[in-house]
Amino acid sequence: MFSRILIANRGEIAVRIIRACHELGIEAVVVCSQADKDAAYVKMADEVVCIGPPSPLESYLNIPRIISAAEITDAGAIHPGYGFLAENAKFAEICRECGITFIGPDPDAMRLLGDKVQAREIAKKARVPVVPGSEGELKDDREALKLAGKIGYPVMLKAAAGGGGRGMRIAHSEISLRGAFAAARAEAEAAFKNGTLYMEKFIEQPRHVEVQLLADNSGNAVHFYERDCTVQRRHQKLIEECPCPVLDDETRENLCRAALRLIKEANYSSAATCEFLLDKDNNFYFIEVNTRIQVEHTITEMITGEDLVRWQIRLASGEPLTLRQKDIQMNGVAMECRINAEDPQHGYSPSPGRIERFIPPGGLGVRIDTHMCQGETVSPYYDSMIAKLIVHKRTRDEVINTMKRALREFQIEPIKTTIPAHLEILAHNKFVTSDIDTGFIEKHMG
Ligand code: MV4
Repeated sequence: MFSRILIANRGEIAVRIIRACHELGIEAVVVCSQADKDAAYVKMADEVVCIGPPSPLESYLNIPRIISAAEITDAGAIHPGYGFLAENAKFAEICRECGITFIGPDPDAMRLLGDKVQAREIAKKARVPVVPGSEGELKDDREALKLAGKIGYPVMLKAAAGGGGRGMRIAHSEISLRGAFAAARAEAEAAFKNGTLYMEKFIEQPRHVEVQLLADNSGNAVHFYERDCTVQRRHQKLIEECPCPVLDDETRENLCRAALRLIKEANYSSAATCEFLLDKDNNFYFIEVNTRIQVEHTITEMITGEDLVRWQIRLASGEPLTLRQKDIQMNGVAMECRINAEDPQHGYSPSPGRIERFIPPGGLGVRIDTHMCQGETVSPYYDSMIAKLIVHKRTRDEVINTMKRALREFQIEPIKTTIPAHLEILAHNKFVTSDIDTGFIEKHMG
């Protein structure tokens, strides 16, 4: 096992990883930017290396500076958290070349699954349902038109290097498809330096469901059931819950087994999430794999009682996955509200600044993951998430009730937060009955 791990991230996920390190008897080194050097959370680490100016390109995304920090502090491994370099195969490769263990999958698996066209191929090989669409990449708009004629409009054009909603175009007719193809290709080329496109039938009003998985270096893999992340705004998740409230046991079993087959087919190791769209008739279709620990891993931890970040570290050190699938049980219901420093009354605009008052809620079944406290400053340079409020109870009704109580109890002043938006969502009948799709926020909220 490693004696020191360097955390190439900031904020709540840095705190989350420091905690896992300390429980494993490992020292935690954090890198930070000049904007974070006086933040309270960095003092939780055993050592801090300030690596550069606030701009992410000069700090949390700067590979040479991060590698240097690991070498100077003699860290045997790097945990990338989520965002920043977490899904950068080049970074994972450089870590390996420098003799530092990247806590995540190997670069080849990351590259393979990071390419959505190849990920679709892996899924098909593993007999996992994919959205009807192109075989491999689209050569040109002629091929796109021909295929769309076959599968029927509306269709979606997606960038092979995209994901999370970036580089997507919908086309409702032949006329719009030509323009959409050119626009999507140019956008993908500019954003990812890779203009490769593929096509999928557009699934109307889907839910977003994802399966959590862990795999070791010897071919053992288990799933930790699904999360429902349907409540999103502009591809930013607001609320996640598990289990998915509309899945029956048989569909759940099929979904989770499909996800397992997929990562086994990819010879994957470490934590992964397989994302699916769920249509009106509860058919599921694979869309992409996330090769990192995700923000919402916490709710899976609550219902399964397993520490996923600790497992990630143990698996990276070469330990085998000693968990058996039958030992992983779902217990009750968990829900997470992402508390962002944003003003929901003004288009969720960022609301950075000093927090004069920070009083988090508590009580049975309430978990807060945060790097914030009174007197801390929310910096304008980074993601606006300042806390995750997680509730775990026996039933969904109890979760909603306690979540509302906890949100009302949470005092954060004077900055604006998404707490009022969460209360509004939780009070909405469509949310309470879970009669929702990914358009819920845009359709029903302000
Ligand atoms: C889709 C889709 C409908 N049909 N693909 C958006 C993020 C990316 N992960 C995939 N996304 C979508 N892909 C097909 N074939 C609708 C979306 C989508 C979406 C998916 C999940 C959660 C929220 C969403 C919001 C808008 C669109």
